[in-house]
Amino acid sequence: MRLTPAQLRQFNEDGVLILPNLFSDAEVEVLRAAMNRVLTQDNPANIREKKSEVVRTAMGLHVRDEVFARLSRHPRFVEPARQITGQNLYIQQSKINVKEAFTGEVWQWHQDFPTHHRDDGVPRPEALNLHVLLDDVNEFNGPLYFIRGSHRFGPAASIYDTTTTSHPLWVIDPGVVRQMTDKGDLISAKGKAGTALIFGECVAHCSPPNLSPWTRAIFSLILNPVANRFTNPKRPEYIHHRDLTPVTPLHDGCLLDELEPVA
Ligand SMILES: O=C(O)CCC(=O)C(=O)O
Repeated sequence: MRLTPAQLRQFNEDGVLILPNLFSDAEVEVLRAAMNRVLTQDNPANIREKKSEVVRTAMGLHVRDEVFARLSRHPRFVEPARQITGQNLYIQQSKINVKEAFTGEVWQWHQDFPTHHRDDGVPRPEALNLHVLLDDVNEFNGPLYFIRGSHRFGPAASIYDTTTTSHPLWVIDPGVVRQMTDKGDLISAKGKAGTALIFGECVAHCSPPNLSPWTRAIFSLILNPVANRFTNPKRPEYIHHRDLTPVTPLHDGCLLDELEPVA
């Protein structure tokens, strides 16, 4: 699947591209069944909310479940990512973030790059983050917010937050968030389950707590150019994978094929 010139233009202007209904209802059903499998596992890569036992982030998914192994090599993800970057890509991270109904907590304003750069030694902001919504996401159940065009600020001054998110994260100084929102409005990434997002390393994003009665889960895949690989492999492998094999796309119907064990 290739992005159209208009989609590429929008990605370059906004720093994020929303692709409504990229995955079908039948594919979402397969993904949700796999999500239910991994969320019930007792695994150190399942990180729980501080105030409850609910899993907030389940990581390392492409090596834990065949369905996520396929999703991480899906042509509707891998082909646009190769088109945008023009490079061979490895799977840096695959995860699900759950924002549980009533209790799901905040993700502070951040860019992905400061954490990848400072914590993993990724040299340049060239990776892409690809999301699929696994629930219908509305304005109430914790959609991601993006600051349109904020990627043009480049890597921003950040503060190390070790308390509010699933794992320590470099979050953007509030003064810089104000400067960014003086220049660009906010985008709320809402849509039906199956909607996808593609965004780059420097676009500012966050998500509010979920006080609604509707749980919000998203799958996130980070693909990074092999030539831009980590230089400081100190975080657990489920946070930044070390296998640099370039991802090659599977066939388009791969999620609906019968399941076989992960190779
Ligand atoms: O799940 C969320 O709300 C935040 C996700 C996020 O910030 C990310 O994937 O970088």
